[in-house]
Amino acid sequence: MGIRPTPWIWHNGKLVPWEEARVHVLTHALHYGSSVFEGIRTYSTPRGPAVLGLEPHVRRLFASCKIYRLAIPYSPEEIAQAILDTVRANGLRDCYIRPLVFRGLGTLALDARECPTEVIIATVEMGNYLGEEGLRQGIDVVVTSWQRMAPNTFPAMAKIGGQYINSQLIAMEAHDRGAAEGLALNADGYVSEGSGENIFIVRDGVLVTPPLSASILPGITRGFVLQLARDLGYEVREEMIAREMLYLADEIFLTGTAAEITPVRSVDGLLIGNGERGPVTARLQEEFFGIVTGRKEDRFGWLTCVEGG
Ligand code: PPE
Repeated sequence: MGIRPTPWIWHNGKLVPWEEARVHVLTHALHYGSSVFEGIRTYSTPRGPAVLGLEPHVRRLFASCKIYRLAIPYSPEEIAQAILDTVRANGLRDCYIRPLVFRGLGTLALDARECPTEVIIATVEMGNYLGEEGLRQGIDVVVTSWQRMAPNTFPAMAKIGGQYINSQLIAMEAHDRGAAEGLALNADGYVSEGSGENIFIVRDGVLVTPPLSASILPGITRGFVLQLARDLGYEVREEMIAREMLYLADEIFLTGTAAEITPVRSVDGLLIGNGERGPVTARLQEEFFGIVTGRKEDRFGWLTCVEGG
């Protein structure tokens, strides 16, 4: 995700030019990872750019703030409006939106609730995160030696900046081992998720994904896929998945705002199914991309048009 400047960034209530969106070096979040964020996408549709999952993303942002005791001086409606305003101001069609709420300059103490809360909303152009080829042919992944946070250590349900050190270690190890992405087990040794994606396996036509108690982020795309799969008549289960169940799956795919629905072609060097995108994954991709690009009816109300209407 190389960043190219856009004209505007929303910072503490107003749109400011790119180069003016700055913070002090003693900003609390820079030292301790004291931030909460979201990753949201817009897609080009015949009705102009549309934000996917605006409401659930804003709801999760506020949920993360609540868990982390981070006071946010705006309402969910104001943040949703600011997101739409930022996309519109920057004139982007396919973009990734990054709202970030963080503890600013005030103290270096660990109980930093006296720090002012800052909020930024930035947009960056974005294509396919794990590659166009990955979306068609699948990617190679490995189970890394890093595990997800144990319960009651870091709150997995919150999307907190500091927690992404764990994801960074997972991603770096995977890349060093020649894989496109890394998976992590939870503290009990069951499959949790990818560094930035949730995971689904398909076996004998049934979809299985780890439950929230497997230390996963409650992914918005995961929610969309659960809804879509049930609507299409598939049996779907939220169940603990043992590592070796990955190897025996007919199909595996990863879901995320950035990763969308990306098939997995191998895990730890073992081919999944016959090593290509499977029929269930292809069917879900077809429906998902059809809806988000406006080719198919938005029958679940996932999209919010940036231009209104
Ligand atoms: N798990 C993790 C750890 C995660 O970071 C994400 C999103 C997901 C699951 C999927 O959640 P959702 O996007 O709501 O379906 N990861 C974000 C950042 C990825 C990155 O590496 O950058 C994203 O996809 O926006």
